[in-house]
Amino acid sequence: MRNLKEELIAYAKEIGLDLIGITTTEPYHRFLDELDLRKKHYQERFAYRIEGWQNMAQPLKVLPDAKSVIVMGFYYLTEESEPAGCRGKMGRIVNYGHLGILKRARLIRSFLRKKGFKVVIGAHRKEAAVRAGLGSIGKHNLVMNKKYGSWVAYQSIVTTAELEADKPFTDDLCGDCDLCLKACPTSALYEPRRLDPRKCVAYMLTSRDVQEEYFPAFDNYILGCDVCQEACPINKNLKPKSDVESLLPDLMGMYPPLVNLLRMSEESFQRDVIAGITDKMSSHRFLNFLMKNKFFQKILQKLMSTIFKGKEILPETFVHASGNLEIYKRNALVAAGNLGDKSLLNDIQPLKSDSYLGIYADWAERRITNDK
Ligand code: B12
Ligand code: SF4
Ligand code: SF4
Repeated sequence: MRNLKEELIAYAKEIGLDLIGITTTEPYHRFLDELDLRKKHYQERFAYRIEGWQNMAQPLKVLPDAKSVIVMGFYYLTEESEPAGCRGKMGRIVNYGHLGILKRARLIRSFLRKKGFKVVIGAHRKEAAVRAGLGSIGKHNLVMNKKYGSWVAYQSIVTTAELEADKPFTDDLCGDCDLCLKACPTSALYEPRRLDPRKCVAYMLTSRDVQEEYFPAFDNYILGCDVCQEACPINKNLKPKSDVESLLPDLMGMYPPLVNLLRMSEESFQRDVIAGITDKMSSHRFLNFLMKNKFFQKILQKLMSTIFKGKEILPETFVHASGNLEIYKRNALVAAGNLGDKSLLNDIQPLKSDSYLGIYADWAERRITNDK
């Protein structure tokens, strides 16, 4: 007869999880020390999440009678390559990773709950993955698995189920290589395994105010940045996955035509983008109904930063995406400037009078027409 761990591993395979490992409920000391050391990097926008992260890094604070932590990984590299034309691009995890891992973490939760165990999703992930034997932290600051590189989205759950812990991963997969540090366009990776989030393109793309000096580093990214991962030799020549469900609606997809974004109305954004993402990320009908309301989106963002103090009650993409058409358009303008395609000028000019987008439209126009 199979024991619980064997049953769990078999079920994980059945539902399409690529990795699963178990660790203990010990706090993640390395993480807590790093967070302490680099608090100033997180004060500006993530201040409200620091307390949540500290709790998540202490599994017994998440669930006091927990016995184990289960870490799951979903490999999300797909075949898709960038089509020609004036398009933006998304970090791969945005479209394929977040949804793939979240759905399966919920299935694992139901599997354990049916057996009478308590389960909480949303604990710390990277160091958990290392301790559960799934990989090591590469110099690009992401977990690197021997078979799937860093193209893996992780989720971890804390549970009262007693499961035998796996051996931590101890190899260093990077050796003398430093290609990711060299490739990072903003030097956000200022030391191996140390990232200043304020300089990370993935962070700036969701921030309202960004300094002009960083615009060229955005390239044509709209959400996320994969530059450090694409530079990594371990991430190359991996077999891509087929049949991965995408999160982003067809209108946007992995490579949205920039004109679509520049012309998008608030009504279309809420109807065709947010509503689609909401339905896929959350299975609660009532919450979905509320999330499609702009007023509720604002309240939720406030609640996240006050009462919930950054606890991951909702996946981050879901929250980032809500109500931010202006940010998408800003990123599309910067991408347009970086691509330098004159055919976009007619769609850029009307945005020059917008109180927020005006300076970005002006920048894009100057870049395209070479008017310094
Ligand atoms: C907030 C966040 C961000 C922020 C801030 C990033 C950050 N590193 O803090 C921003 C928006 C910038 C971001 C960007 C990205 N993110 Co992010 N992010 C998160 C989130 C929600 C929390 C991370 C966190 O706790 N940060 C706090 C600080 C203190 O932690 P840290 O920098 O990770 O610090 C670690 C290292 O310093 C490390 N460390 C470990 N060993 C050693 C050894 C030495 C010697 C040293 C010095 C340090 C060190 O200690 C810390 C703990 O492990 C996690 C999900 C989660 N809940 O865990 C996803 C997560 C880390 N992100 C993820 C991804 C994929 C990305 C992006 C690639 C997305 C994209 N395409 O744009 C980029 C990559 C940037 C990069 N190179 O790291 C994945 C990583 C998967 C993986 N294979 O590792 C996660 C786990 C989400 C997921 N669903 O899987 N992210
Ligand atoms: S995601 Fe982009 S900006 Fe951030 S560390 Fe990697 S290469 Fe640098
Ligand atoms: S690029 Fe090189 S240094 Fe960076 S994570 Fe990959 S193997 Fe490690």
